[in-house]
Amino acid sequence: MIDTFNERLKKVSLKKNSKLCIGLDIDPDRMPNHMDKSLQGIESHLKEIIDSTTEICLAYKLNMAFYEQFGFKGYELMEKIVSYIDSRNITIADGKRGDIGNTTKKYAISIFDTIGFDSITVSPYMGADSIVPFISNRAKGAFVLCLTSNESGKDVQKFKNDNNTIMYEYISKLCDKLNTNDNIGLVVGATNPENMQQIRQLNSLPWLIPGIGAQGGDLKQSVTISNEKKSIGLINVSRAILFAGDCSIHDIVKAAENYNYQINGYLK
Ligand code: OMP
Repeated sequence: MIDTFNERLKKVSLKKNSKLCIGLDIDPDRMPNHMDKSLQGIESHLKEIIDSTTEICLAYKLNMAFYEQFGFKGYELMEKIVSYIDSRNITIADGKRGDIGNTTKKYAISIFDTIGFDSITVSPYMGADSIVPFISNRAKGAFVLCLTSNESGKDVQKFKNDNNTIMYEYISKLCDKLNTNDNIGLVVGATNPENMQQIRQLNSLPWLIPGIGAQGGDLKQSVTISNEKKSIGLINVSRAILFAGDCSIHDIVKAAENYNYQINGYLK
């Protein structure tokens, strides 16, 4: 039988000895002037990054906004990059989708079948309807926003109901209940180390952890707590790898290796 998404996550992590997720959030404004900033130039650069880091990282996350900003040409680039990665690493579409079930089904077709991503980030604000169509195929996964890295996330996610249940706890429990196909994970931002233990105690769902590097999140706590209960935490780093040093492949690989080394060091 085909592996569930969460089983594949663990297998690829073991094979690569990595829990690093590289965020391919392209941004010509951050690239030095000597680089070719055309979409063709960016495509070659991304492919070189992928070839040079595929064995260092477990996953690549493409935040769709950074591609959609270029319209259909950016969309085409995103599709090319996903098929270039192919099955070498886990791919994550960071689209933070969330809609009624009928519409979510179309999102699932677009993200998984048409573009070919392995997984997606999902906003749970519209409830189970926004999640279920993304998890009907056990080989594809959904990372549901639980406690995000941005400061204003708390406006909603730390809201308490009359029983003193905090929203992010509720989301975590809901996801655990829906996880009958073993293909749900949570997004838990690295900037919330003080809440991580509480969330990890609720269940052993995998975590996608953004907020390391440019946002100043806590790498040690993120790694050690997320990997408790035989679970797995993917550490996402976008800007601090993609725009490391002078953006040369050498500097990018060095940054990725350094993060992977630090992560594995905290796991010993
Ligand atoms: P860097 O701060 O450059 O590493 O980028 C972080 C990436 O993770 C961006 O693509 C964000 O949109 C995304 N992200 C967060 O920063 N915080 C979150 O809580 C959730 C995400 C996400 O879902 O990936």
